[in-house]
Amino acid sequence: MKTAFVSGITGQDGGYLAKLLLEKGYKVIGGVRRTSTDSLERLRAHQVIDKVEFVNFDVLEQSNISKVIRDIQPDEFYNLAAQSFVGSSFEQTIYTSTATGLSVAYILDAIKSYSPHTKFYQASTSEMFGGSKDVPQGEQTSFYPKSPYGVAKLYAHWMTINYRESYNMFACSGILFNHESPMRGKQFVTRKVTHAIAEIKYGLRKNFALGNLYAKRDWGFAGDYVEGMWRILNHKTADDYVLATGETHSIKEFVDLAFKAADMEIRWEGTGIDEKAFLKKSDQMVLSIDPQFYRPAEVDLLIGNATKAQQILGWKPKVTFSGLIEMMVQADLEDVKRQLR
Ligand code: F7E
Repeated sequence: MKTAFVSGITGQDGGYLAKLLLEKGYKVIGGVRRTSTDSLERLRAHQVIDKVEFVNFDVLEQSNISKVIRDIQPDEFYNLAAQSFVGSSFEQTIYTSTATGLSVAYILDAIKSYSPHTKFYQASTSEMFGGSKDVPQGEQTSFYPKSPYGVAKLYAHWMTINYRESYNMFACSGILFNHESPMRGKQFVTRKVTHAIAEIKYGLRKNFALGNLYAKRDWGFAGDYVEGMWRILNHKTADDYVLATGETHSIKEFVDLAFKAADMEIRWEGTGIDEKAFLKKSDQMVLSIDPQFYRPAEVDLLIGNATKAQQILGWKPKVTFSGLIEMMVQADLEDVKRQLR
C-alpha cells in the first residue's frame, strides 16, 4: 500500500484528492494546521474523514515540516497548502510569501535530507502567467506574476525545478488554471456568485456586489484536476504540466449563465462602477459593482494550453463550463434549501 501525504487537505482540492487516492488504495495522511475552528467540513462532505489519518502540519514551522517528513517518509507528497486567495495576498504580502513560497523550500529540503524516495507534487498556478501576452499559455510561456500570490508561487515553482535538477529528486509542478466546484471557498468569484444567487432565489438576500466583471478565466472542475495531479506524479519521469480546459470566459458570462441555471433571467444596465444587473421579471436589482473587490493589479486574460498533459499523461478535463456552473448552482440551491428547513 502506497502512502500519500497531502498538505492543505482541508481545502477544495485536498478533499477531492483524498477521495481519489483512497479509491486508488492509498493510505492517505493529511496535514492540518491547528486552528480553533473546525476545518474538516469538506472531508466530512466527501465522507472520507474517518479514512484519512491527520497530523499537525504548519508550513510556517520548519522543525514541524522536517519531523513530519522524517516520521512518515511518504511515497507521494502533494503540496496543496498555501495562502491561496489572490485578493488577500495584496494585504498579507509577507505571510503569503512565507506560507505560499518559502515553505516549499523547507519541504523540498526536508525531503532531500530525510526521505529522498518521496515523489513531490507542487501546486503551481496560472497566476504565474499573470500579465503574459501569450495566448494560450503553455509550459513554454514566460511568467509575469501580477500579485504577491503569483510571485510567491513562482518562487516555489522554480525551487521545485531546482531541486529536481540539482538533486535528481522526483519533484513536479502542475500549473493549474482556475478549477472550481461546489466545495470552492465562498470568497472566490465563482462560488461567491452561485451561493449569492441561491440566497436571492430563496429570498435570503436581495443582491450582492462584485469587482471587475471583465477579467477572463479558464475555469475547469476541481475533480478533473486532482486526477491530473495524480497522473503527474505517477508518470515515469518528473516534469511540469499545464492543466487547463483551453476555454476562457469573463466573470460576466459566468454570472449570466449562473442566473440562467437558477431559472432567473437578468438584464444589465450602466457601465463601470455603475453597472448593475436586474431580474427581468421583477426589476429587482440583484448585482452591483463595489470597487473594494477590484485588485491593485489585475490578471485580465487566462487561457491554458494543456496539450502536453493530454499527449503525455492522457489527461483531459471532462466537465464543461456550462456543466460546472449547473453543478455549482444546483449544489448551492440545495445547500440554501437545507438551511431553511
Ligand atoms: O478571481 C474577479 C477577480 O478570486 C477570479 C485561486 O484559486 O485561481 C484562483 O485565483 C477573477 C479575478 O480567483 C470579484 O478580480 C470580480 O479577475 O475567483 P478569484 P483567481 O484570482 O483567479 C488561481 C488559478 C489560483 O491559483 C488561486 O489560488 O474574478 N472578481 N469580482 C472577483 N473575485 C473575487 N474573489 N471576488 C469578487 O467579488
